[in-house]
Amino acid sequence: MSLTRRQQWHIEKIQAERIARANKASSNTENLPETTEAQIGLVITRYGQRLLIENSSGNLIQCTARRNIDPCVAGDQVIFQAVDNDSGVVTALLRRDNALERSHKLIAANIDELWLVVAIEPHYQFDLIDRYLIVAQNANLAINIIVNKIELSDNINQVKKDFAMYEDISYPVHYLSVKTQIGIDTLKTQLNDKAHIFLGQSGVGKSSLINQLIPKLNLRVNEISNKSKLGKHTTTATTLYHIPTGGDLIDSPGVREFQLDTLNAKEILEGFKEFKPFISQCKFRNCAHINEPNCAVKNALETGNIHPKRYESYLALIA
Ligand SMILES: Nc1nc2c(ncn2[C@@H]2O[C@H](COP(=O)(O)OP(=O)(O)OP(=O)(O)O)[C@@H](O)[C@H]2O)c(=O)[nH]1
Ligand SMILES: [Mg+2]
Ligand SMILES: [Zn+2]
Repeated sequence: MSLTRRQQWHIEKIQAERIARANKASSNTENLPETTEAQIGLVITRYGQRLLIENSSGNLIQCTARRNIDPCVAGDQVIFQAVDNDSGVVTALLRRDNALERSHKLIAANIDELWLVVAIEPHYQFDLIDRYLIVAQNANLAINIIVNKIELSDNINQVKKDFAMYEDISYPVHYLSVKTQIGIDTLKTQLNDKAHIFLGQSGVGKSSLINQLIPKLNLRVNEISNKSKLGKHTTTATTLYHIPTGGDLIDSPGVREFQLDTLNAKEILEGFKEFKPFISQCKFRNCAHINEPNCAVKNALETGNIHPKRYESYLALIA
């Protein structure tokens, strides 16, 4: 039986506390103030070199990190030592369950579910959706798609048709509107008791959604540009919030460079999860599924088992 993330976390917490006690015992702490005791903490956010850490009593402590430890991100479990009531030093990073990263840059860690948020404005683009899906698939996360601002669409049937190809490959798609409250109550029930991250282009309404789920947060949101219909990069740091009814929610900034990121062939293929059953049946083991003979992926395309838009997107990315 595999442990849930929470059970695993509990075990690691106990281990970390043991380590901390052992460290304390071995470092002749008699003369040190009580506050130097090592504690376990959760990374809430990082800005520059600073980390905001939450201790086990829910207090927030500003920390710097020892230089020899790997970069920590929202969702990480760490060991830290308080210097005084509200500052401290992170001395160790605990083992991660998973980490979300793009172009070798960490975004967040220890996530159960990823919610890719897209919108009617700025209008969703399939190539960008597929890029986000590649990043999420490579982190091996459960993925949901939210189509927000649906009240702005004058052809909801077309929107649903567009996203049917994602539903066909088992990504649940949720149609929402923060403005007219469509789907918000259902979303609330789906977010309990796990660690979730909202990812997506600037201006699609990630922070607006989080404000719905945790009303007293009052996160800053910003109108999208009237002219370009693009977001204004309002959220600047990936930050973890606790949902009052249980579970955590990470808000992340829409990253402009997502559109230009270079992805390697292996990562790209991983992102097209519906190709997987066919790949092993290609004639050539190193088949790139472009124009090789007896390519099972291309056969699947011809028999309608792979959606032409997704294959097109694969070709554009692999080029
Ligand atoms: N019409 C409409 N506007 C919405 C809806 N949800 C959010 N918005 C608006 O969209 C704009 C952008 O929302 P944000 O929540 O700041 O977007 P974000 O995804 O957090 O953007 P970044 O932080 O820049 O990544 C704001 O003006 C919101 O009020 C909706 O359902 N319908
Ligand atoms: Mg935001
Ligand atoms: Zn092939």
